[in-house]
Amino acid sequence: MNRNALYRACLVSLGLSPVALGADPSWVIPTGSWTIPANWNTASVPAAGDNAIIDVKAPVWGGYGNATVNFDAQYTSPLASLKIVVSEGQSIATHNFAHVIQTDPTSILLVDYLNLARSSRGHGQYTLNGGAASVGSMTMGENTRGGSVWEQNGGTFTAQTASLIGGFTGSGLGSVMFAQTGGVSTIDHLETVERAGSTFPGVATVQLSGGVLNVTNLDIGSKDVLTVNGAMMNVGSLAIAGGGSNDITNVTFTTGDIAVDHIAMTGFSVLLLSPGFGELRTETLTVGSGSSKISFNDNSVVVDDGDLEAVRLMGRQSSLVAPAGRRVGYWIVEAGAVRIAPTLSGDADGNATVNLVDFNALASNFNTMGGMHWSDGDFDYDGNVNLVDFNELAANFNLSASTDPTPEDWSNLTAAIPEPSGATFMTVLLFSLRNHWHRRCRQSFGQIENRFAPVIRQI
Ligand SMILES: [Ca+2]
Ligand SMILES: [Ca+2]
Ligand SMILES: [Ca+2]
Repeated sequence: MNRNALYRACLVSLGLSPVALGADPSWVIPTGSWTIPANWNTASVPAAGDNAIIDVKAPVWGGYGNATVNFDAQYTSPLASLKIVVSEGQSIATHNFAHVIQTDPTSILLVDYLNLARSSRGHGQYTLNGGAASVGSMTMGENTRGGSVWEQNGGTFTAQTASLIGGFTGSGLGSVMFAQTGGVSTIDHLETVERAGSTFPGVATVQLSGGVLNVTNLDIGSKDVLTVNGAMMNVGSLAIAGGGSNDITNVTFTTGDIAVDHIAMTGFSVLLLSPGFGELRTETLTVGSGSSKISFNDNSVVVDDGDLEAVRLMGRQSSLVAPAGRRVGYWIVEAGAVRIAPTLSGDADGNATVNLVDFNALASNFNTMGGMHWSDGDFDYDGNVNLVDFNELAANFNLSASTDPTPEDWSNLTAAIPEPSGATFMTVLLFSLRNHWHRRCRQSFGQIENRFAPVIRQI
């Protein structure tokens, strides 16, 4: 009689339920079905409340190797835990694995705690192709080496928490990955975290290339990676928490239907919107410091609860990265909503062309110090509208974002100004410029005056 059987016998003799304790059935063959009793050291299929173990180095395991388990059960009450692991001490000459595969569309896994551990050079993996898997909490990467993999290609997965544990000490190596190509996942809290006491940050990866992932709170930590390419992802709050300058956290949106209510970036972190991605819409966006960056490429971000001043401060921290020859501008697009997107510097109204409309916006605010925004004509994010901004606009005048800007195309500028009002306006502006800048910037003003001479001559 083994220990659990003895406890059960004692509990029964005391009139207590034996179910509460649970057994520790361990898998004992290389490959087979979960529901065959002989495949477990207890000679019985794990029951509700049990702690099931798939470990190629469990005490009952006959030798080194791999374990592949076909999960084909239908639980109606949860197992206490399921641990899938290659224990420490396993041969390091081969890459062993303990792997549970669930494919049967009628199968149901219910478990309070799912542990995909790793160690040595082996890894624990769960693959969900069909059926339903529901766990209370899941941890991945408990130990310092090897890999832990959650893979979903179909079926439905629900979890209250899923924690990917990265980080290692000394010579530890390995990877921790949550990969979804299909099916539907619904998780309250999906996070990547560092192991306590780690001397090196580890890489944990969340990779979505298909299916639907619904997450209330998604936290991507130091040096970790989130990629979305072709999946549908619905997130309440996304925290991109980078580490130091060598431990950058990377989030990449390539294609897919992505809805994130709140985005918060801290530390050295990058949100990369791949070329052609489109528009990312979020209720709130906070970027903590100049160490965090959003790389826009040709995409835009719309913030429903947008704050112009917050966007301006992000720009001053150089957190908003545009392609070469562009600068990230920002505009109120509807009540309370701000659109942030790369365009030509000087494009005050965000229509991708720098023309007289933009010039008028700048002119009407010229020499206003403080409180200015992109649409006011502040193109260098310093809060002021002055000669610096004028020069930015002038350099791109009559250019559109679809063409490569060339420096200071002044003939285009003069040709674009309509007669007679445009010329009159220009004269007014030039006199204004003269008054404001006559003493401090005489030389600069002289250059402007010379360049606008054709306009003046037309009056
Ligand atoms: Ca990490
Ligand atoms: Ca414009
Ligand atoms: Ca400015």
